[in-house]
Amino acid sequence: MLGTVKVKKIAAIHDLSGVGRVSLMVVIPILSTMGFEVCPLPTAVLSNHTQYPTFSFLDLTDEMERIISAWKTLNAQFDTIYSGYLGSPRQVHIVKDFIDDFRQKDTLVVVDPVLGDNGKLYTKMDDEMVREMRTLVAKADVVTPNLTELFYLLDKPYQAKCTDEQLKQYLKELAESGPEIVIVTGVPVIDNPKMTSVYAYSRFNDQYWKVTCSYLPAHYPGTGDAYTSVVTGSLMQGDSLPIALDRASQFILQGIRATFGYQYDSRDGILLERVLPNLNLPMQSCSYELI
Ligand code: PXL
Repeated sequence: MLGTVKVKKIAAIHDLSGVGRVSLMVVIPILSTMGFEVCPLPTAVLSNHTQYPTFSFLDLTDEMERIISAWKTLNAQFDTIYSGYLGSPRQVHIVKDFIDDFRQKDTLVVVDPVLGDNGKLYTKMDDEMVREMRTLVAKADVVTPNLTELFYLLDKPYQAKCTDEQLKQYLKELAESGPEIVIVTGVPVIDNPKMTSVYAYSRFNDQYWKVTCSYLPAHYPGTGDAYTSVVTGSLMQGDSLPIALDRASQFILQGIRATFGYQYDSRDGILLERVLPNLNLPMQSCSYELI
């Protein structure tokens, strides 16, 4: 109606790490640039992310309960609920209750099951967190594990080299635990170290997608957070799943390319500030495949 305004709102349940461009410091700028109101429900405040050798960590579990109860009093409503790094099993329970209490008919629930990378769990993550994360994944519409997290969630040994057929089976297996869409990032391309792929499965129409793009040999923390944020924003803008996958892959590659040529501490993450404006440019080409 004329004179009314609707900016879609996202409840973003992630930590705030001061240094290192991960979690809320990636989620907020990306989704704000894409035109959404981001409402942070912070899980913890850290001096920096946990891939640096030391960090301070203020757990906000009790405060999360107070924030949620204040939001209930306000009758706050969200178009999307998006969770990422969680600091403890109790926080997983809080997020599950939050989903139960705030989900409406059209709410999009995105869970990025942040647990580990390169075949290993992050510092502070353990088997109990993996077990709890499985129960949160079951409640989501969209989940975005990397390859390491996929294997932890499925309770299978990590396998860096997978065929398309194996991956399709693993994606379906995770989707059968609850989520409508499973997206697995950071899958190496067999016999081509210069490429990396993202695979996705949509249970709704039983379709599998693959997007392959260049891989540069560097590891930047926070790229998983950036990937899921772009996918979330793209789906909220009304894009199809393969377009959302493609936009996110291209954005991450642009970020890595903007960073890679410098002498630079890769733990500081990609130079996000340089590429944020690209999020509002039209897509020039796509590379997704139906597999
Ligand atoms: O990007 C994932 C992430 C988020 N939050 C914290 C982390 C990490 C990865 O290391 O340490 C605190």
